[in-house]
Parts: sequence; C-alpha cells; structure tokens
Amino acid sequence: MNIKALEKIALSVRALSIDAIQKANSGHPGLPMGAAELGAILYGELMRHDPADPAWADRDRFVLSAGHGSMFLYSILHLAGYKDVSMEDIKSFRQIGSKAAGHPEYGMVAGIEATSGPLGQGVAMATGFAVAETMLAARFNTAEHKVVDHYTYVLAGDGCLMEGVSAEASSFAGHFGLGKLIMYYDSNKITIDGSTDLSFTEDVAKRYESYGWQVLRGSMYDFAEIAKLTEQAKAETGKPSIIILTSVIGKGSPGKEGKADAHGAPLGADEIAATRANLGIPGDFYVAPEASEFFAAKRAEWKKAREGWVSMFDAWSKANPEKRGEWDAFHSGRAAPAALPGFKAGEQIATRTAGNKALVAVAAANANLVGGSADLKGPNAVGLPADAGTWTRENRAGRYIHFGIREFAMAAICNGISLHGGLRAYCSTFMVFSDYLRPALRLSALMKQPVVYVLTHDSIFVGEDGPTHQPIENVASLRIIPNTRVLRPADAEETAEAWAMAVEQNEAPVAIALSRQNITVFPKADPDWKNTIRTGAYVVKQAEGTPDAVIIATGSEVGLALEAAEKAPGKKLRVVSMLSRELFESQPAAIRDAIVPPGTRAIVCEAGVRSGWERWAKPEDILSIECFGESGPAPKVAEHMGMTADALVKIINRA
Ligand SMILES: Cc1ncc(C[n+]2csc(CCOP(=O)(O)OP(=O)(O)O)c2C)c(N)n1
Ligand SMILES: [Mg+2]
Repeated sequence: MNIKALEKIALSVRALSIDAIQKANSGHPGLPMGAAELGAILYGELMRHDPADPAWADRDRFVLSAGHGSMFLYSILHLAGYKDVSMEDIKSFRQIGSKAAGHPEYGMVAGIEATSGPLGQGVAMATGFAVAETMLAARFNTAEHKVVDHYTYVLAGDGCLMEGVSAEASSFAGHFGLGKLIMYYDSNKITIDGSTDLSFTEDVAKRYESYGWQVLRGSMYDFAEIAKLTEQAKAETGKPSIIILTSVIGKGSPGKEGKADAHGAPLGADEIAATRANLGIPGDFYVAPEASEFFAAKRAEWKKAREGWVSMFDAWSKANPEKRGEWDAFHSGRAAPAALPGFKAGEQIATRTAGNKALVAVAAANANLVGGSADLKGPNAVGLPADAGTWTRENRAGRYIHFGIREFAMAAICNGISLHGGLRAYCSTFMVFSDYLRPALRLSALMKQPVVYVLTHDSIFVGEDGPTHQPIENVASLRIIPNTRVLRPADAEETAEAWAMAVEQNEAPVAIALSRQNITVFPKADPDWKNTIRTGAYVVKQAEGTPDAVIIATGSEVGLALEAAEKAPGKKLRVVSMLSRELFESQPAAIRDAIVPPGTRAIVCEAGVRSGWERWAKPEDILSIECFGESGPAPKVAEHMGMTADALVKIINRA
C-alpha cells in the first residue's frame, strides 16, 4: 500500500471539495474533508472496480449514503479516472448542466450507483445491492467459475444511523447474514444542529451487535488500520460488518474542524486560505501529481483485473451456455411476455387474488423477478410458486423475500436490487401503509427504477378493520409523484393487463392498487380493450348514440358505475374505466377525446378523495370520499360513506 500516494489523494479530495463548494457558494465540505482518507483507500486500494468500464457487472459497489457529502464522491471519481466527472463539472458543482449535481444522482454519472441525500436510504439500498449479489451468485456461479463475487460498501454518517430506515435495513441485513455488506460509519459526532450529544447518545456498536453484525472500530486517519479492518470484515462471511471510524468533521480547516460550522456551508475565502496553508495546498482546484500518477498506474492494474474477469466469464459462458442465455435475459432490461391468466365475465374474484395469478405468470416468464411483502404475503396475495423458493441464509437462489414488517426498508432494498442490475423487484403492503414506504418510492421514480409496488386493500371496502386501514387519500397522493404509474384495475382481467403493463417498461415504478373484496368480472364494450387500456382508459359500456354523460370510474367503482347505469334507464350513459389517470392525461387529445368526448357531461366515481379529478368533472359531479372511514362490514361502511350505486344514480339524475 502506497501510503504517501493515498495521503496525496486525500489531500486532493479536500482541495477539490473546498474549492468547488466555495465556487458554487453552496455545499457540504465537512464530510469530504472529514472522510477523504476513506475515499482514497476505497477507490485506490480496497475496491475492485475499473473506471474504464463503470458498468462492469462484477464490480464492487459503493453507496455514499450521506449524500450531502457529494463532493467526496465527485472528487474521488474524477481522480480515479471516471470520465463522466470532468474538472469542468467539478468547477460547475451544483450548477444546471453539471454532472456534479447537488447530491449524487443515479444516471447522471457512470460510477454513481444510487441517488442519495435522503439520509439513511443509502444504507437500505446498499442492503438491496448485497441481496442481489447473493441471488445472482447462487444462480450463476459454478464450482469452477465465480462470475458474481463482489462486495457492497456504504458510507453512513450520524444522520443515516439516526434514521429509522437504516435500522430496518440493518436488522434485515443482520438477520439474513449479508456477509458481503460492509458499512463504514463516519463517526464525527457532529450534525447540523451541533454535537450528537443533543439528540443521539445511544450505543451504536451495541445496537449493531444485537442486529447480528460484526462491529469493528478504528480511526478514519489510519490507512493500515482501515485496510486491516476491511480484511476482517471480508473474512466474516456470515455477518455484515460495520466499521466505526472515529473522525473529525471538516478535518484540515483550522477554524472549523470538529464544528457543526463545517457541515454545510462554504468555508469562506479566509478559511480556505488558512486550510491551504495548514495542509500545504498550493493553489486552486489542486490535484497532487502523485495522486494522478498513482491512479494512472492503477488504471493499468484495474484493466488487467477486469480483463481477467472477462476471460473467466467467457470460459464460463462456453461451459454453461444455458446459464449464459439466462444471464443475457436477466441483463437485457426487457421482460419476456407472460401467458397471462384468463377470467370469465361474471366470475367473482378480488383483484388481489387475480393479481397473484398474474404475478405468478409474469414470474414464470421472467426468472429474474424477485420480491415479497412486508409480512402480508397472504393478505397481499404475492406469493410465488413453491419452485421459486424463499430467499434465506441457506437458499440464496430463492426468489420470495420475507421483508418483515419494514415497509420503508423493503422499498429501498428493492431499489437496491433493481439498481444492482440483473433483477427486477416487486414489493407489497396494504395501500394505506404506502405512506410508510413513500420516500423510497419517490427515489424509485427519481432514479427511473421499475420496481412494482403491489398495494392491496385499496379502499374503504376493506371494511371491518376501520379507518386506520381504509385508504382515503393514498391513491390520490401516489398519483402526484412524478414518473410514477398508478394502476387501479377494475376487475380480474384488467389486473392481468396491469401486471403486463407494469413489466413491459423499465423506466418507472408502478403502483398497482388492488381490492380486498371480490369484484365481478364484467364484459367490455371495446373489443380492443387490451390495447386501448394501455392509453390509461377505455370504454367498458357504450351508450347508444351520443351519451348524456360519461361516467369515469376506477377500480372497484367501475362495477358500481355499471350498476348505477342499469339503475338510470332513461339516460344514455357511457362508462369508462380509467386504469391510470396520469397515463391517460399524457395521451394526445385525439385519444382522450375519443374516450371522454369534450363537451359531454362527465361524472367521476372513486372511493377516495376527489383531488385531481376536478380536471374531468365539476365538483358536484364527483362521487368521492372526503373524510376518514368507519369500522364495519364493507357494504355498511360504503352506505355510511355514501359510496353506493344509488348515490351515483342521484348525481346522474340531477339535471
Ligand atoms: C431524510 C433527511 N432528513 C434531513 C436531511 C437534511 N440533512 C442533511 S445532512 C444532515 C445532517 C447529517 O449529519 P451527519 O450524517 O452526521 O453528517 P455530517 O454533518 O457529519 O457530515 C441533515 C439533517 C436529509 N438530507 N435527509
Ligand atoms: Mg456527523
């Protein structure tokens, strides 16, 4: 290990970080300065990676969970030779068009594995990366060739470890013995408000011990020690490891180190001058020649290592053509079409139950679909056939994951699985608890990850469980997240198509809202409805001639609308099932107008808040629910809340 060179790399990380942040007049110098040594040794010595091929499937992964320290990542990626982060990007840190965005953004820079910044989620996404590694290793490795064999490293700060999501994920990682997950804890005892003594005095080491992790301790500023501890972490194959590194925020800044002042504001010209004098930084945006030389030599080594892997991969491909075929399918980013289940008009079936049949079909066609539920496997109806197996310590090839009652971590872990590459992930819980996972769903959307969220028990028709379990605002609130598809199928047949739609694209998360209660499969007026539904809506019941009104409904309320149409015989009514309002709203006017003709009275019916439906109907023409529900049998609750066919008929008949 060339300690002199590593010191120069750390010096360069500090120099680039303070200057970029000063120039942007915005950013967080505390972490890059305080943890520069870790960046140097990780990218210089410990990680198996190659900047010449940032997508190398078997590279080690690194997640900067403490994403506010983004200059740490940009500096080290730039120094290591990742072409996407140029000096120009660093000099335009946090400006529009720069790849050096405020926080690390997945997809902007090859070399950034995950979007981070929402504290704690990086720990859970890293857990997902480690899950994916075990699954792919179990499926593809042979006795002769280990084509999947890499580590997941994550850097977490005090904030990450205060956040509940890291606790959920770490408990999960410990239980499942993710031995190749290695977390460095930047333990500087400072956050924005000041000392961690203000609000965080628990014993993190004891907590992680009880999770079932190996707990190691050292100094951020001792390269040999970090190398030794990392070896120890790798040697423990049955447990994840946390390496608690005592550090000093803003290290190197004489006036600010060790203080909350260093956390999130530029040092200022005077303090930069003092820091440069203190550290021996000769000028602006300084890169030490020894750092550049070191990485230039490393790049040759890395190339060799990667080429070694490539020839192993080729030999493996020759010896295992079937596995290779599956590998290519897994990594294609495309789902194979499934033999979807069929249903008969008149059949009574809950859409969650139909959803299970569709899931099983999609999973049969796509062996890389993995996932599970937050302890609601039966109620959510998301089990896979027995031969798919359950993912456990002993069976890493299993595809069903028992996430435990950890909705937020579940979703963030699915993001990690999806980001890893090779796998598609789904997860599930009750619709009303989508709020528990929402911040991770938001990141799925931001990172364009096609995670499928199966959200069952999607309305007051849940019944007896009462208002805590009856979604009111949840469906509407999911619809407002950009790049998120909310699909609320109205019967079993639509549910099968919804699953197909969920996996036939790979750039957006999909939330499928499914019913607990039985729904009658209805005949569809549009003979081409399976195609038309891909616009987000189609005509279920056609009116003779020009309709007096178009009733737009979603999910179980389409059945209610059909019933109401029967009960209003004098009216010419068209019924439209709007599977996905956002998708429909994004269609060209000609498509929209053919289904909901402009100028025709529109009536909307959905068992939830009306928010967002005002575009389609006048407030008095929207049958919605604007308050929390009640405990009781579902039909009684519906009556009590006024969500009935009769209530809809009243609206229809109002002049
Ligand atoms: C979920 C979430 N809550 C709040 C913030 C705002 N925030 C950014 S950094 C930070 C303090 C983090 O402290 P620590 O992890 O110790 O980082 P350090 O100050 O040591 O760099 C906070 C509250 C955030 N980014 N994410
Ligand atoms: Mg801190």
